[in-house]
Amino acid sequence: MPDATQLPVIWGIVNVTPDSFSDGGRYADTETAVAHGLVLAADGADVLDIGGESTRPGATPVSIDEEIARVVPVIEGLAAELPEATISIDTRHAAVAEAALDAGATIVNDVSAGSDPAMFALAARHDVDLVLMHMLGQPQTMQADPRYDDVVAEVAGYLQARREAAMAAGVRDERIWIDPGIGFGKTLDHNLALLRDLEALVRLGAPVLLGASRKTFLGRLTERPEPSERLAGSLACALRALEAGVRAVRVHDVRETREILEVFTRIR
Ligand code: HH2
Repeated sequence: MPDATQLPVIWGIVNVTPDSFSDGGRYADTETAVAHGLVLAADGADVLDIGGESTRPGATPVSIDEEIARVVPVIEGLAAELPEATISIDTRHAAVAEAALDAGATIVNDVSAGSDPAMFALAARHDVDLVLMHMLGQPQTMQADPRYDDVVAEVAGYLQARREAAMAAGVRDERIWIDPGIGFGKTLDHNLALLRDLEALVRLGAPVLLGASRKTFLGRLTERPEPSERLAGSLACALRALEAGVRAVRVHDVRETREILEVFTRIR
């Protein structure tokens, strides 16, 4: 049984995906993202996770230069306003991660678990925390027809193999987090199976991060096509994470997540 008094670490999501590529748009997007990060920190986020590339199916790919131009000013802005904040960079690209670490980030959140051959060496050199997430295939096509014989065993086996590869590249084991990648090449049933048996991942021994907040499968279960209306489903996943001994949850609704976890923890 996990320690029922220990609250999972709460990661607040800060997406930097501009509507406009003009200078005016860029400045406004940076300001908006920094302001959003400040709200999440005030709401009780332990980590601010900054991402400049959408990994949704069908999202327009962005260049590495564009991704850097999106995230670096936001990280610099947040690091200046909140010197104590812990900032994570959500990227698949080592060049973006390096620019983000130079700007003040101290965690690399890689949804491709080291697909860029330079990523593990970078994390080792900087001795930062590294999140390895499972994804089946590529973002563009991952939801086409995902298949597994045993989704829990396959995701666990993959994450263990990537963890060993990261260690072989010099990342210290205590720096490595694992994440089942809810929604990344998974059907509704695959997502439910992974959530039902989160303990199988916890047993691997690395701290587990769970990102289920507002995801499509919750919209299907609750008939909520609009992501911002998926709060209740998202909170159910946060409680399940707490129950299973998951060490961190990546969420949009930081205040509500903190409150439900605090109340549930006090009851237990
Ligand atoms: N999910 C998304 C992005 N990054 N990182 C981790 N470690 N785990 C996740 O589950 C995860 C992640 C989903 O990204 P997107 O679909 O762009 O939406 P949002 O960033 O608003 O959650």
